[in-house]
Amino acid sequence: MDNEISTQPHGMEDVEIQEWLESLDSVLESSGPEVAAEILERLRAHAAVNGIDLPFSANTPYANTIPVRLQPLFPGDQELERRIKSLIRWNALAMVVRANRVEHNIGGHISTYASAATLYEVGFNHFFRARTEEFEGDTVYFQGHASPGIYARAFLEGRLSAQKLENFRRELKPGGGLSSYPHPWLMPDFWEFPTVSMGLSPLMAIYQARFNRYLEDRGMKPATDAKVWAFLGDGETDEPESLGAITLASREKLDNLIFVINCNLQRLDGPVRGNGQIIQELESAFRGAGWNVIKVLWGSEWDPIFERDTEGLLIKRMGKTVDGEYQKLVVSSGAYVREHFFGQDERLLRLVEPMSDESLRRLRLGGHDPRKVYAAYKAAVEHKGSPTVILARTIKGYGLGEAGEGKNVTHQQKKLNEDELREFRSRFGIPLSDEDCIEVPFYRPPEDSAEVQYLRARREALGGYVPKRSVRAKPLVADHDELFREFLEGSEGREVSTTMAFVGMLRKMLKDPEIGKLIVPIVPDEARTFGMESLFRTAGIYSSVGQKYEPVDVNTLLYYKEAKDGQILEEGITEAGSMASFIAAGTAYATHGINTIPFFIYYSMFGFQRIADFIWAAADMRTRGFMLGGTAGRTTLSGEGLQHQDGNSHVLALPVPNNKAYDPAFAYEIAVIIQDGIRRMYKEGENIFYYITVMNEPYAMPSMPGDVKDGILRGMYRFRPATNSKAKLRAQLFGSGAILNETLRAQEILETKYGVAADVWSVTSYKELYFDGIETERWNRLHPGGKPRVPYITKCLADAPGVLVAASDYLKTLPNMISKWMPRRLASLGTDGFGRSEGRAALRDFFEVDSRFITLATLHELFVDGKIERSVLDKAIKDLGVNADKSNPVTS
Ligand SMILES: Cc1ncc(C[n+]2csc(CCOP(=O)(O)OP(=O)(O)O)c2C)c(N)n1
Ligand SMILES: [Mg+2]
Repeated sequence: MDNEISTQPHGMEDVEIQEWLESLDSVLESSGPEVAAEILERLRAHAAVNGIDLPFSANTPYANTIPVRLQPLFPGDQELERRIKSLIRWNALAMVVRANRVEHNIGGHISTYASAATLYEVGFNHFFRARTEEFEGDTVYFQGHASPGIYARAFLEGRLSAQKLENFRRELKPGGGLSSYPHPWLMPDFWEFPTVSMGLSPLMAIYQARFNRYLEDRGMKPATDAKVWAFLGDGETDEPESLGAITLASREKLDNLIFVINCNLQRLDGPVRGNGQIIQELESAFRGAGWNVIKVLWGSEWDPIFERDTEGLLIKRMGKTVDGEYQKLVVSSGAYVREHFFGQDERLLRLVEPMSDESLRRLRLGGHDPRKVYAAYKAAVEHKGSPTVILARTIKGYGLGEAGEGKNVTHQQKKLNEDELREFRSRFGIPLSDEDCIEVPFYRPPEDSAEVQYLRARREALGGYVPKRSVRAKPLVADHDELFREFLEGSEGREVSTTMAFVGMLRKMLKDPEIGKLIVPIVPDEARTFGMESLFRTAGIYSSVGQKYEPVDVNTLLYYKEAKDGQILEEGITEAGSMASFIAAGTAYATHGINTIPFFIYYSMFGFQRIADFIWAAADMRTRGFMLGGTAGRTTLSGEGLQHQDGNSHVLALPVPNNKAYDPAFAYEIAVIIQDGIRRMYKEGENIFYYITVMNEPYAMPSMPGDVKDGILRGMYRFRPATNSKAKLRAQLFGSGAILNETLRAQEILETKYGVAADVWSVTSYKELYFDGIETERWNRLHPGGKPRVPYITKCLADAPGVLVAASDYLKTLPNMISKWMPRRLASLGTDGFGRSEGRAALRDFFEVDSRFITLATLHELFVDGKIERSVLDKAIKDLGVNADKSNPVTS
């Protein structure tokens, strides 16, 4: 029943319907679409008042959104563009096939670009404007798996050599190769945005478009009509991040944003929605969210058939066909299409009666027709008031024929046999002989050929080549000593948390003549938690529409002030979105030539743990800036329990090579780290970014004990030496973050009660110490004849006597990973296990990281070394009130 095509309910006369349709046509003709829309809207309201229950649908029919009569003329040389596209298709395929002939299973994708070639080529020839001195340029997020096509175009443009193409996916070859996917870390002059972890780029593109507006609204760049284009796969839209922020884009009226979703109806394993219609599903999601949706489903060959279909039968049939069936139809013969698609109804069959089977087979889909794609892009760039999504129907593996066109295995296709290669060559008219083409050579027509000339001229008209990455911001010049000086002084006994200390620095940085404007505070609905509400009024919360209401707390000093030139990005509860803003702000030095300095502060447990893949992408993109993990520490954040208490993030930060991770204890340490970070990133241009944990436990901040800046930055320094360095019993205690205070208390207990003289070290960064250690080891291994280098930590401890004990609010693995460069055995205390809702003292007892356990660990080490009697240890356990049979925090 479902597939049955009937155009009207029982009993309704054809003529009645016809009259209504004709009236609408005549209104359209005489008064235009707006009046027609108004009439329909009034009819709908009238129907509702009269009890007619019209089902809600955000869908339009399964047809092109732009009718033929509104289709603009195609401005280019269609034949020449087709030839250029064919050459790119060939070279993209050649890259993958050749790479896999040389190195079996090196991988690469043919069918994604094969389906998207027209979508990209119309963009390259007519829309994507390059970044120039005068114009900021459009921003394009390329679908990661389409990169062979983007490389192949750069080859035709003369930007990439055949040698480079030869080394696709062979980056370590002499002379370098091409990275599998877009990676700015690996190809910093070419790629701007890493997109291949699917779902990241749509979200990043939305926040990029919003950040562009933020810069304009704050007067940091001129307002332009530059666009952000994001090319996505239809399968990719199943990633929650893909659609997760689409309402932000419409709410912010981001008409500078265009999504192009390549709807080939397939993903890796098979159809995206075999039993449904992904295009209609996406249309309703985007329309429901307030986007301008343009469907490009059918090519020009279909236009006359639609014209003959005065009863709307064809559109109805199309609307009822599931994607699994469509997938079958596009790879079937004309006779099959006639029988199975049109054959369902005599009237449908009549529509295609004049057409041969061959011309039925050749009916193109919209995403392969440059005229339809051009019309959609033009409408998208001209559209005002909301973002646009283009849903373009294509065939996965288009042109691969038997080698994979539309087949479920096509995503993985990397090899073609000789017949398949010849067929592809012939289909796209590549000037290679039967013998030559089986070698799959790269082919570039001569410099003076019409193809190369045309392609170059088009890019010249659009300002230059895309993609291209360059760093355009000038380095900062000031040293900011004055700015940070007061924080080296300490709090004179006043109890403050490191979070409060950081917010104080932020407040001061915001007023600095050089960097004040450049600071971008980013917070996901947690500003009050961090005591940042005082910045609401002074810096303002960015809102593209200002503040249309009188805030309920307007009479208070710290009222919630939204402003068009507000500086704070208050993102709401989205760490992923906030991270996307961090990335946009932290890469503006390249994208816009503006040194914006993001400070993204969030609940530390919801950072590395929740959005690690965005952080990885930020690293790849050479993002600069500071991430601040607030309310950090498994035992320092009391009360909040298992899901909130973070003892993990410093371990999770380890894999990100260019991320500097610090767990500071005192305000002056934070000041030193931030000041040096600004110097390294924004003066020296280093491609690093920072992760700093800040806590909410208040205590007196000491002043900086002498010149320990170098030690703070390198990862450790001696904070408080033992008073009696002549004592017989000696120890070295290592503390970090808020646990440093526990270490200091242990130092006192050890000295006064047990006669142990301990030095206390502040370990600001286990990661820095670890990287220094492995780098030193590596150098020594590779230079056996050279003077062996000594790890920093080994140097620090060269003359440090006694047993070694480390304690932090993070996993024990952190100190353990550097223990091999210590002169003696290390005892590590840490917070492995699930957190608990409790107060700090109870938590530190539970996790065995308080001063008593540090004392006990030290005495135990001395006992193992034969320096004290067992009886001392037994008594200490009792005196310290340690329950030796308590539950194990790691497993309970
Ligand atoms: C987060 C993530 N998960 C899985 C993959 C592996 N993967 C690469 S391509 C692909 C299928 C892509 O389908 P679609 O988005 O429809 O793109 P198409 O190639 O069809 O244009 C998958 C699952 C990935 N790259 N990223
Ligand atoms: Mg797909």
